[in-house]
Amino acid sequence: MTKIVNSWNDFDPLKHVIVGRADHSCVPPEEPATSEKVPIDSPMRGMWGPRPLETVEKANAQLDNLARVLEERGVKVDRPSPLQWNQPVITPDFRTGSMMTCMPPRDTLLTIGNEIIEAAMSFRCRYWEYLAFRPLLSQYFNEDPEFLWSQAPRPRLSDKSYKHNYYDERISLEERLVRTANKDFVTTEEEILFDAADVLRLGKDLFIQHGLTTNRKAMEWFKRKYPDFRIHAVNFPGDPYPIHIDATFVPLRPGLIINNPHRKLPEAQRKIFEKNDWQIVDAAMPAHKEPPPLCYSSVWLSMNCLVLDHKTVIVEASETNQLEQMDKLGMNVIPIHFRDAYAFGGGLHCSTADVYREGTCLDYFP
Ligand code: ABU
Repeated sequence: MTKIVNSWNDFDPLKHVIVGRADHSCVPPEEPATSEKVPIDSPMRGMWGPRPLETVEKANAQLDNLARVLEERGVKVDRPSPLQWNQPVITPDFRTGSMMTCMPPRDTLLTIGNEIIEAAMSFRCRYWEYLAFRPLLSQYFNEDPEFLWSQAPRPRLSDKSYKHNYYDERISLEERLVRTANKDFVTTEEEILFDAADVLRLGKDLFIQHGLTTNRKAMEWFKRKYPDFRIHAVNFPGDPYPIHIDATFVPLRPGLIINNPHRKLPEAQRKIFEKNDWQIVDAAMPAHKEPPPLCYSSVWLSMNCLVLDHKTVIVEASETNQLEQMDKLGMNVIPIHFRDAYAFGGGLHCSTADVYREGTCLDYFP
């Protein structure tokens, strides 16, 4: 009997992983869930369509290099099958001009133990993204009799799922921060919505970020799906664009987690960690002042690292502050160049999805 799928956290020894591909990636047209991420003075405003070929080739070269580094360390690497992302998405409830990419698998696939869940994502342009991973999931299903292949309830993404004109471009940064603190986000509670990258897995505890891509109904869904788990809704008030927890709160090993100093963990959740002797360390400042061109993510991809085991971590090579901090925290650091891939959906953690890590479901917060 072959056990292919098993992962309960982001730090136990990694043995099998999916690494994204940038082929055919597009900048999607504006839609209710995404328009607020594009600043008014950005060249991306109003622009959509296939990304320039030379940027796709550069991103793929860095993704291939990540795959090679992992394989050299004995990690099995699978790759998705990209679609022609420039096709429109048309359903009974909406129409949008193109899809996006399958580069950040972490947003689409959530591995919990022997189960992989296809997430209920809120971007219309990402509606079919899971199809790029179907050949792999089908193979795991055929080969691993214990693999649970799941899909969260498919959202309809009709107009009822969004607050329209949520981000009027005249709204200041301060007002956005007030909204984040008040848990006022672009999605409504019409249906279950979540990106897998909003879920931080720590054994029996799931810390789920409530933000622009994940709503409260998703928390309720997780509670009912996993009655034996503790589900924690987390909100980081210092983040004006809260999308995904993995550039905000990143565990390195049992007992040690780095926290974005601009997006501090609220006191209630902080207590859970401190009571159980976890050290919460402010992450090092990013080395860059701006993200690369045509990138939706923040400079905090600096902390979006891929942990290979309790002592080893892959960090973006130009993030010198983060490299140094990892070293001081007792990690062996593997630097690799990855900034050319950022614009396609994120950093080293975003660009991967766990298939197998050693270890079992532990209770870190008894
Ligand atoms: N996908 C992670 C992006 C987080 C950030 O922009 O800070």
